[in-house]
Amino acid sequence: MYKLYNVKAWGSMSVHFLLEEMGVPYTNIWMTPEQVAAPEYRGLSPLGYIPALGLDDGSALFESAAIVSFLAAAHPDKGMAPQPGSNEHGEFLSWLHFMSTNLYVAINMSDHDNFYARDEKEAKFLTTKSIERCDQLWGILAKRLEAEGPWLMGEAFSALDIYAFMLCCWGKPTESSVHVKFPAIAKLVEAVRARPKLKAALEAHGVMEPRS
Ligand SMILES: N[C@@H](CCC(=O)N[C@@H](CS)C(=O)NCC(=O)O)C(=O)O
Repeated sequence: MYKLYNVKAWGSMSVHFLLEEMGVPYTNIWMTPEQVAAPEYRGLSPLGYIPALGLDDGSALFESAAIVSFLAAAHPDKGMAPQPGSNEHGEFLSWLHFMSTNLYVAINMSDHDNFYARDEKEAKFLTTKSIERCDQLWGILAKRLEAEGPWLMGEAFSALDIYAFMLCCWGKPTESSVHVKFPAIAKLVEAVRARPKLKAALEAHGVMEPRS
């Protein structure tokens, strides 16, 4: 059975919600930030990042986008991604990586304990740049939704929508501000929040309502 290394409202939300949506059995391991920072956890996730997904053979996967692609491909009957090898799957991967390598990074840039800022002044500058960059990226996603929606893969709900939802929960400066600027994103996020299979997991992470 999969083992999900999970922290409330952290990057494991994408994997947690995906597992719940698919109805695949897994063991949920709630971690404290101290456990995440401990050297033992680096044996599972080299940078000590959440999420990690333990597999039956004792190995572990890391990087949220890789775990999401893996799970969607490992359970094709759940329909959370197009068929691997198809052009649509290529499109799915492009958008998943667009979010994980750009939007996730831009959001992390303004974390309060920012790795790149040496003092308050630099942290403030990075926060401004982070919001600017996030707005640009949300704008691109919103445009796609307006043209191809209701979901990021068109008519089919997929793991992309769950991933975008997770990122929007961390919206800069708040989730609600992203909704106001990008109504197409607000609509997507509202539809993900309304999915019955996600109710318990949304409550567990405390993200039932947008943060304002
Ligand atoms: N590229 C990684 C980023 C993961 C990440 O930034 N995780 C944060 C929580 S949202 C984390 O574990 N932070 C702990 C730390 O920075 O030490 C992924 O997509 O999985």
